[in-house]
Amino acid sequence: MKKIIIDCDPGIDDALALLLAASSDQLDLLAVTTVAGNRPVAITARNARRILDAAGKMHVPVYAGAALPLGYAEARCNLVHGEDGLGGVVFGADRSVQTGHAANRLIELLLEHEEGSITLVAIGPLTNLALAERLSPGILKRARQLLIMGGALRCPGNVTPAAEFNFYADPVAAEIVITAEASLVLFPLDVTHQVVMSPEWIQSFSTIDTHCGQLAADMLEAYAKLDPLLHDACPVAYLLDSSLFGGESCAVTIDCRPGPTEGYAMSWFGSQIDGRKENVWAITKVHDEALLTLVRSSINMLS
Ligand SMILES: [Ca+2]
Repeated sequence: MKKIIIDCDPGIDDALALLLAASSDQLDLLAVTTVAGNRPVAITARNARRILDAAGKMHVPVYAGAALPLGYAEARCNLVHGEDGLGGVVFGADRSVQTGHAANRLIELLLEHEEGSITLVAIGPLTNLALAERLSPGILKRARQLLIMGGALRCPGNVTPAAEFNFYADPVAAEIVITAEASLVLFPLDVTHQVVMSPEWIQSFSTIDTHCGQLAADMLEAYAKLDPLLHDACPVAYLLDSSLFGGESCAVTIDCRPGPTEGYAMSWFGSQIDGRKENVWAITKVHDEALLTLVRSSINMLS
């Protein structure tokens, strides 16, 4: 069993990633932490609780974390996933989340468990991970790996021409995490843009005759109209079958200056690296059909 913690901002594609993680008996989901991103943090925490409960993971604790990015007075939320963040899909009664801040709990878990044993999967703005690193310098290096969805390296961003949403939402946090000298695998838009959810694939969920299958079908129908790309499931799928992906070593730094390039992930590949510190393994290739098949068949396993 691989021990993992998922830091997220559900968000429908976060919800898919959580369902994918919940479906696997290879993954020991120690906790889910949430951050402001797709929606404010109280809503992302509630949504994570909803998804885990629906997937039968009532025992997995959820901790709410940062409400604001580092250095800004307001969260940079979006409404891509609807007002409730889950496309208006109806869930059961809400249970409360744990007390305590996500960043503190991340530190505790990384210290409680053997060094190099926990994989951190981060699929929202990186504020919680950065706060943990600020409070306890070197803590992120205790993780086995950081798998991060974020950035647009050699392609345009999705918030501005320069920046992808997770890095744009908190560029200071992204820079702290990316320079923390942890083992870091990045899933930028360069790869997630290759995973296009076809109408046929989305439609196929409606034939899954389970509670989770129906939830996934309803959420995907709401989401695909706006952004038919499967971003956040990629790092979880990598844990289940890394042979689906290919990558390159590179050097990355985040532009934190306010202005048109804010949140841009500047990257150097190959001969451009020229002595710079290679701090990121960037995933740039994916077997998209096999990935989509894995996601559907995994969610099909849930009740
Ligand atoms: Ca997300």
